[in-house]
Amino acid sequence: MLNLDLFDDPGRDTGESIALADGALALCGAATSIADTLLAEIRAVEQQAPFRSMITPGGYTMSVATTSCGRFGWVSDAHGYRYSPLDPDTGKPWPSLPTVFTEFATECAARAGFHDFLPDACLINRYVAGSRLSLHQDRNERDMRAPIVSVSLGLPAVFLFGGLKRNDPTRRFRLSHGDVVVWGGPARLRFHGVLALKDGWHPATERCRINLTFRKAG
Ligand code: MD3
Ligand code: FE
Repeated sequence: MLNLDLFDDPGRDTGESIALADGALALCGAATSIADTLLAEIRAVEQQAPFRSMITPGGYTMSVATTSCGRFGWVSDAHGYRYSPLDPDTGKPWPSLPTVFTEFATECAARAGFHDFLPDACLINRYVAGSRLSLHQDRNERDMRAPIVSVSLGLPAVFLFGGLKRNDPTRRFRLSHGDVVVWGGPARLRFHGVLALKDGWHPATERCRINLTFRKAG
């Protein structure tokens, strides 16, 4: 995790935690040692619920490919963004949340002061060169008191972190392999996005970046 505004960032080392803002805590490299286990589980999930490019309510095809696991999965179509217990592509329930996912997310949330976080959804985003996520808020979850735990795997990305209003100024952070960020409290409804991924190669994911977000959706 590198704050691109600061050259000398003490939080870039594994094991450091840095407050990005009130309610947003970065746990640098917290997922590095568990990354291969998480990636093996992602491969199992995608056998049952393949990555696909969802259509936005505005009619655009997302450049990020998504899938989900857990009681609820994130879906987007002409009718809007929402959570659904069924995968619209297969008509079946999403694959269940692997135990290691739940335990890791709960542990990270607790390290940030959110005790008893129990996710019921994990959105899995896959980026290739050029994939981006425009500035948005995550507001489809029922209980905004629950944080979101994000895990970055593979190629690094530049994350844009804004305010509570779309036009508030943004800061940029680099999210690297193994970085975990817990977003809650006053940070929970802040606008955020991801700049277009640069081409590259990472030993864990080859030419892509994968981001997991653990949520309490229902
Ligand atoms: C700040 N994903 O899936 S993770 C998303 O890297 C999403 O794929 C990005 O934004 C990605 O919705 C960013 C970091 C993140 C996730 C949720 C947040 C930051 C957040 C919710 C509120 C505030
Ligand atoms: Fe988001």
